[in-house]
Amino acid sequence: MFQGARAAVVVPAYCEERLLPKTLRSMPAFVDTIVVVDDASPDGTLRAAREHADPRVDLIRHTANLGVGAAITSGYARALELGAEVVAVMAGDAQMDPDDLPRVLLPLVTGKADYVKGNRFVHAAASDMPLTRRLGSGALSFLTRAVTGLDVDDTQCGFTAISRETLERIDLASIWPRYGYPNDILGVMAQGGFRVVEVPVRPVYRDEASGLRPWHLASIAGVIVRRSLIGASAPRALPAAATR
Ligand SMILES: Nc1nc2c(ncn2[C@@H]2O[C@H](COP(=O)(O)OP(=O)(O)OP(=O)(O)O)[C@@H](O)[C@H]2O)c(=O)[nH]1
Ligand SMILES: [Mg+2]
Repeated sequence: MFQGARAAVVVPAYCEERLLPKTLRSMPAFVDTIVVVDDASPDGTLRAAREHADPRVDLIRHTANLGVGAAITSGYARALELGAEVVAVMAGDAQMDPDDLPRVLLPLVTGKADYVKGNRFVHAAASDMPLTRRLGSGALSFLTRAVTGLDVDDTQCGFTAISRETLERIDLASIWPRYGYPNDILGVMAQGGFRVVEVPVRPVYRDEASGLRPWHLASIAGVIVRRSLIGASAPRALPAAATR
């Protein structure tokens, strides 16, 4: 429990056989449930999740690769089923510092936010972020601010937390399934009038492999514009390829 709230962490994982065990080992004791979503990884990610002997782990496996956004929405749905009251996202590539988790969850339990975003740019270790990431994230944050009107600095940060009440009020199936999902969720937050709060989190860049490529800048820009055109509740078919 985190300050009296049942806490879940969703861990999207694709080809993370090496870093998933590290991610899971670092999970703070106050986390009640860890929903690992293996996004049809062809490597040993599933085995690594199964071998991690922690009764808090709940494992979902997509039978086809659906994308990081879809992995997170599958995890959100499961966390709701399991009774979570606050739900964080920490990627399976160990890029989120677990010491930051209380700070990310706090605005939810104090009733100050409906959705919390990590902000790597204002952390004391901000310069650890590679220049290309800072420039790309800066450009996408600028576009997201301009389109949504939200006052957010680091839209691409995947370290987030959301309340149960917020999850119950949004159309999870409409969230963009691949890169661009953070911007799409922010669009939904803006259109629904939800309160978004940013908190400093440490940027962690070591030896993980990113799936992001330069052309994703353009596709993510498209996702931002798409949401502004379709509105908050455009339906998309629920992923059919999830098993447990
Ligand atoms: N690339 C990729 N990652 C996925 C997918 N499904 C789930 N993930 C997980 O999503 C997380 C984020 O993916 P990354 O490609 O590292 O993207 P990122 O961390 O936002 O970007 P970087 O700052 O470049 O590391 C990782 O934990 C992946 O294992 C998928 O289909 N593709
Ligand atoms: Mg990464």
